[in-house]
Amino acid sequence: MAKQRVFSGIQPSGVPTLGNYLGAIRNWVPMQDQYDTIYCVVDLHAITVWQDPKELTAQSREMAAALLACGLDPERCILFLQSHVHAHARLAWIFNCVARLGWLNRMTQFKDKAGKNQEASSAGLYVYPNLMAADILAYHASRVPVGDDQRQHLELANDIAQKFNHDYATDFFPTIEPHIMGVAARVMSLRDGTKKMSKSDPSDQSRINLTDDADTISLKIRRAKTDPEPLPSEAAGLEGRPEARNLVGILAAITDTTPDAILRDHGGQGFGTFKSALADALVAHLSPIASDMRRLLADPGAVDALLRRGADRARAIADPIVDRAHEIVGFLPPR
Ligand code: AQP
Repeated sequence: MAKQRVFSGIQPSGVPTLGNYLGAIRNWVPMQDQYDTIYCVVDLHAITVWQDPKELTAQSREMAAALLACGLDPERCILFLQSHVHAHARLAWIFNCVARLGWLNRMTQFKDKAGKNQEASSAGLYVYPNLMAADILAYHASRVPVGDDQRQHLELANDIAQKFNHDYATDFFPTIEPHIMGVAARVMSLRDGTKKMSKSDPSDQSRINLTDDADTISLKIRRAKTDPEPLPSEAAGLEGRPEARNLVGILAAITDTTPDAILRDHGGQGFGTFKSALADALVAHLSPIASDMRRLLADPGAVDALLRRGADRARAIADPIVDRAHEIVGFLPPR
């Protein structure tokens, strides 16, 4: 039986964080053996908010290096840059015409990212979920591993697929299954346990970057916001304590265990001993990734060549699917 096809993407909008790693990248690695996997550095999405052109170029390469350093293997998956495969933008335009404004108005990520000044946001940020639907459906991918924050966008992608199928009386686009990840499905900011850890947060102290060295990781964890109470002895006691819950969740995820197991060891203690255990675990886990990234980035030409090869393979799948979508819509064939 053919393997199920998986698509997932990550924006080169900064250095990848621990949130990206635990919520997404780490889970992409074992999927390479179970599924037909397509992973994309989504630079078209990144420019929905301002990106300095030179930094965008560097960050795109750096993101590809991070994915490779975390264990993506271009022999076992397709890894490429979104802007190299035009099928994404072609299908996104059709989806802009299928999705309803009322659906987009409900997207909480737009509200979070646009903040108070929605009028000044780019139109691209508003239709971001339509492009995300196109990313997935251009490959007829049916499974999408993402962090919990992306659940709403996947539901919208299914609404778009269904409306397209209904309007054009076809069953061309499949239903997408969200594959929501792991213990720490949502890693929160180190400065505010109610806010998601993000690579574009203005405060570097709010996140652990995959490129941080051991001293930086230890310092950020030492300074991470907590509360004055000792740690509870079970996970239920973390209710109403977002910072404590976040740090316990991170240690559980990075050591492949559960918050209850962490609290069996650390319950009743203040944050001092716990934070040094957390910093040690993070350093042990992330240092090899940072050093592999440095090795890969020492030869940028090799990373670029690998991305181009990935784009050739991606095009071979997506172009015929999007050509067919054009036919279904009624566009006169160009040849
Ligand atoms: N804090 C998080 N916890 C768990 N998962 C997360 N992801 C992102 N942040 C967290 C997951 O990482 C994947 C790639 O995300 P993205 O780069 O495409 O966009 P994002 O979700 O907007 O990530 P950032 O880091 O917050 O980027 P910026 O700051 O540019 O907006 C997704 O699967 C996401 O769920």
